[in-house]
Amino acid sequence: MALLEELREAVVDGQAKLAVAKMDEGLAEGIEAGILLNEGLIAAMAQVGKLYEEGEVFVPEMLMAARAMTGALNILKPHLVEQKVASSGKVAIGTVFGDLHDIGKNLVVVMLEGSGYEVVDLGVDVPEERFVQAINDGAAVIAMSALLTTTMTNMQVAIRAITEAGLRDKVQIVIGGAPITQQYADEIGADGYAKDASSAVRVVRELLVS
Ligand code: B1M
Repeated sequence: MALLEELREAVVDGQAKLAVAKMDEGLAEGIEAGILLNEGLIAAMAQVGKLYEEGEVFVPEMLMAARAMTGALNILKPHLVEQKVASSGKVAIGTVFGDLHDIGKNLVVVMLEGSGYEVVDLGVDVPEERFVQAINDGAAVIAMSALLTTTMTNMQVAIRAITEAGLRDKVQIVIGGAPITQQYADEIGADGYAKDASSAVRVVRELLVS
């Protein structure tokens, strides 16, 4: 579809205004939100990652692409909501210490809030003690995101800190992000793994009823 190609191109080229205009156009044409997200925005970021690996683009271009994606995502947000559920628990979410990637985490926030959960967004570069504090402040679920192989280990650091604070039994822990797998979640003793934002909602829902 030409419009999806144009949307991807606008994001890859870091043209925020054009990306927003293309997103508006896509919604006006009635293209499904999930298609605009997956085949437009997420596919564009995968392309940016590939170009970065190949040495075709550098960090400033990645940053501009991320800004363009965020602009277009803001327009898409209200269309992404799933069926609401009565909130049965507070979810605190953050990108782990040392990691500044927040687009995937923000998408998880949108989907959880859209599904009726109360979400406390701890932001990026979150040290383990802030996760501990969030549980003391009433979070029933801790959700952690990591995009770097060098920072994913900080998920384990956070789980250890939660255990040492005597809070492990009081909270469900779910993790996600590009380098994360179910195997890694099992290895570090997380309660759940979600491969994308929609499955994060399902996993949180399942953990809260279990
Ligand atoms: Co960075 N970066 N980056 N980057 N960046 C990656 C991750 C990389 C794979 C690029 C590459 O080499 N191909 C690579 C990591 C390599 C590795 O560790 N294996 C990389 C690198 C190396 C770096 C730097 C080290 C570069 C440098 O400085 N030399 C640096 C690190 C900075 C730091 O964090 N300390 C860096 C910086 C940046 C920018 C700041 C420029 C920018 C981020 C801007 C921002 O987030 N505001 C950036 C970007 C944009 C990327 C890529 C291109 C795109 C990431 C993204 O937003 N994807 C990325 C390449 C790629 O992913 N292919 C790359 C779209 C997003 C929707 O997907 O975040 O995977 P994702 O989220 C998914 C799922 O993973 C899941 O749901 C989402 C989909 O629905 N999910 C969760 C995510 N979090 C979850 C939490 C959950 C559940 C599911 O909780 C339960």
